[in-house]
Amino acid sequence: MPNDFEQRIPHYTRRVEAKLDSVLPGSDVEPRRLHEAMRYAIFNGGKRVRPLLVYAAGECLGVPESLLDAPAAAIELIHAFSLVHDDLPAMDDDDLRRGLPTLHRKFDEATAILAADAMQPLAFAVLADIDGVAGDVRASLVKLVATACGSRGMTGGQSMDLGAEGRTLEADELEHMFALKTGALIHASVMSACALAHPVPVAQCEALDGFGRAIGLAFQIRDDLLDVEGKTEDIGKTAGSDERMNKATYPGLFGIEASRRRCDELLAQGLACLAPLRGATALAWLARFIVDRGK
Ligand code: GRG
Repeated sequence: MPNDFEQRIPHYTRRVEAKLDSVLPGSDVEPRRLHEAMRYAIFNGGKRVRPLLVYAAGECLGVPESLLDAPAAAIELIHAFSLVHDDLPAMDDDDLRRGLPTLHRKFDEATAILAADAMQPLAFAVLADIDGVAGDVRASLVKLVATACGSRGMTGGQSMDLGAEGRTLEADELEHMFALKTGALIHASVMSACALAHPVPVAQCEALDGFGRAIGLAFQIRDDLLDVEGKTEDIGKTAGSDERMNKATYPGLFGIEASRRRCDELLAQGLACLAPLRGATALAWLARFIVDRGK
């Protein structure tokens, strides 16, 4: 295996995509249109950042990669389902995702809703079904991911995001919304390796917990910056849509310079959390990638 995490990315991407392929029904299985739509939502060129965080945190804690495929795939299924919902007319009403027509544009709105509805429970079935892991560990993984995507995580954050349109928020209110909407699933990606490495010394769990929170928040601030600074063809979704939708964003409320500074601060905070851990070079590489992407 290459020493450098960047060179291991194709290996991990192949692993998670093979797992996703094995758990998603084929597009020749009835109802074909639904299964085709689920596959379209998954196999359309995502960066797979969350699965990579699962593998990188697993490397750090010495978890065998065969155990990491399930949480990596489950979290990507949740992420893909959230993107499908996020793009719907009732939410951000977007035409483009990962450089391709959004699911409801390619298929139709009802199929997009159903495909997302089916990806979410599939994620939990994948977690409940990990081979070679004790039942209580599987239950704790299900709970970790369910909490991250529920009303006290991603869905709650999305609801706050919709309620914040056109409003002026204080920095802590905006960051709380980001921590839920985007940060919770990123944090769960890192913490899933902790659940699998159980029992992990408390200090290591706390280090990864702090890292996951800092990087989760930085991810959304960078995403806001990309919406302002990026081009549609580079970011794969319609640039400038946050401003058009009157979204509460970091650059919109505090300016581009303050957003860049906050990203750098969060990167430094995340890297400092990793200091007591051995073998965290992959996580450090991903943290830098998250903050530098699109620069
Ligand atoms: C749980 C019922 C229910 C609904 C979901 C829609 C929703 C609630 C939440 C949306 C959360 C959301 C879309 C947050 C944005 C996260 C974000 C910055 C996504 C972009 O992630 P990347 O850059 O995308 O990793 P790729 O395409 O690379 O996978």
